[in-house]
Amino acid sequence: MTSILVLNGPNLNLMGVRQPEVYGHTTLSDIEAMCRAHATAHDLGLAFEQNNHEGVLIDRIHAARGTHDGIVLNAGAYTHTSVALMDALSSAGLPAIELHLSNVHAREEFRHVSHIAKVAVGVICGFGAQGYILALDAMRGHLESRG
Ligand code: DHK
Repeated sequence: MTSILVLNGPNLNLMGVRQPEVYGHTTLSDIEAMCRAHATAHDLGLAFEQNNHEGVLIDRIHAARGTHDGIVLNAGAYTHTSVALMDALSSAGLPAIELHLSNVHAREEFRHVSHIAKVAVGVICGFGAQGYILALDAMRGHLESRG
């Protein structure tokens, strides 16, 4: 069975409470439930995790090798700063999709920079919680097209 790791970075545990005008009212648990229902409906294996620490996220990416087929990563602010996460994705050798709730390109200039995008198959941003479902479908399609 195809298996996807959905990995969430710093501050995303506060979704629903944190700047709802930017990130929406949906909580991360709501999103996890949406993803689990979608994965079940499409016969996908799913791991859904969140961590605030860069090193732990790197460990999770390394561990995904041999366990999962693809990674959907909302690295939060580490997207814009972390060469280490970019290197971890390259080292894992798994296809990755960069995901954001907000449209980072319509926000501050420092959010226009992404280290993750350089090693990602593609980027989904600006669709709020629904972006997670779009990312799962995009990864499923990508993995199927590779055979
Ligand atoms: C989440 C964050 O925490 C920000 O640091 C990013 C991203 C955008 C999001 O929209 O999901 O800049």
